[in-house]
Amino acid sequence: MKKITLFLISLCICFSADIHAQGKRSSIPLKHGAHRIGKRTDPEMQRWREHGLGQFIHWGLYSIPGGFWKGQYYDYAAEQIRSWDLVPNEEYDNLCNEFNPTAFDARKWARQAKEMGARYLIFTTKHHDGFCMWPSKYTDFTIANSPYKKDIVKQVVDAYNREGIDVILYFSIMDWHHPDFRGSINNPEDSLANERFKQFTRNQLLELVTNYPTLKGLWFDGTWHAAWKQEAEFADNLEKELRILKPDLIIGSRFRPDDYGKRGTDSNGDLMGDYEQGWERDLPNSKEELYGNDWDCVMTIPENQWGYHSEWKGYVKTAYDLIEMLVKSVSMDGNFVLNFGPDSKGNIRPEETRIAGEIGKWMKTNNEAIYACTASELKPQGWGYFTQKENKLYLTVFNRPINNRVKFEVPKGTIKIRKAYLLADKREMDIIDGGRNKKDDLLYQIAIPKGFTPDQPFVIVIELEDNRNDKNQYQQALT
Ligand code: FHN
Repeated sequence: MKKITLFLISLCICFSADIHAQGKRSSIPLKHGAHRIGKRTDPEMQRWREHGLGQFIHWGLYSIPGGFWKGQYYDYAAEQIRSWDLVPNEEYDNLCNEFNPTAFDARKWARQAKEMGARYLIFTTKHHDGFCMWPSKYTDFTIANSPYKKDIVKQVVDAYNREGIDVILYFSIMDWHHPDFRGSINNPEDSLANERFKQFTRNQLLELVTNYPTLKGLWFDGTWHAAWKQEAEFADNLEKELRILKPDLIIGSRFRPDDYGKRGTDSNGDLMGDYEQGWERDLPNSKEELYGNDWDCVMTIPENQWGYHSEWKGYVKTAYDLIEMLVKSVSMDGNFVLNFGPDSKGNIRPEETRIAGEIGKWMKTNNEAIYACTASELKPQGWGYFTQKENKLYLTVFNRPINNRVKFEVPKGTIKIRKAYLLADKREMDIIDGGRNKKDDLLYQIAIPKGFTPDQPFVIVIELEDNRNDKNQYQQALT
């Protein structure tokens, strides 16, 4: 008996030590916490993981005022102008009678996205203002009641799919237009309204998944208000229902609260959803901040404008800045999603078109260092970032060393280099043996050819020997 007790105690110690080793789990019993620990392993999720680059589009009624209300400049994100004190809700909602994007051509957008190298799109079906870009059966506040009338979501999904681009639909739970929406529940009437609103939300989500069967996932937003944070059971059931309708649906971490109203990760520190959605206008500095989760970064070109603002103020990112963010994301196993905010006629603004063109030019030459690439075990260096795929390491150089030599360290006994070349023109590059450091790691320098002066960041490919069966290397690694 004693023996069994001792065995059980040691088993418990081992088990809790294992959990502790993950550094983030506690063991609060949850009915509506994470559904899984660790990454999804199915082909749809793998496909998403390999996209590398995505496009976000914020488009809706807010593109009509474009950041101005009766001549006054709105200094915050243009897609949120309805919430500004100066804007009467009814006047804003009447913009529905003006929305007529005569220049909208989904095929043109999709071609541009493809040229840029995007492999997936996140499209706003309904932002916080509540206006639906599809003819929802559950409200009148939709595109069907605008002068334009036609289903925009359908056109976007079809056009992007035709270009081989996957579509994920953005949906804001928070809905400033709907009479039953409540930010918080303060009395029995609020409760009743909230119950009706929950059914409305459920109906709309089931409608989207049914109407657009090729969609790959749902990107949730507007889930931070107190009323939603109390809806762990409802949200969990709804997520299950959506997954029954479409089992491989990809849902980010911003949808559900857990039993204690915690969002993103549950009270035990586990991710609630298929990937981490928290990297908005921000990038991690190290892999440690990612806890081994899938993730993507969504980024604006100006500082904080998602919808169309006719006057961008402050710093506007360059294609160089954005390519660096893209490569940095992939070098840490993430995707990078760049936002566009078309105007009220359906035109992508010229600044965005120019940037898309520059990124596309870079992607044409260098996409091998992006698509289906993962993080490398080699340490990032000041010149740029490592990515890797099969037996190739990619070094994307943003800061060209003044001596034209790109340095890196290979931990002892790990890899053997076959050759190095420039991805741009396949020109072979000299590999200079830089000796060993104190830890016996191998130091290398790759010489950049003097005449090679590209106007964009460039990629060096290092081809590796497959040394998985190389006994010598293995022996070395053990010593
Ligand atoms: O409030 C929104 C904002 O307007 C925009 O849609 C971004 C996109 O990630 N999401 C929200 C803030 O997290």
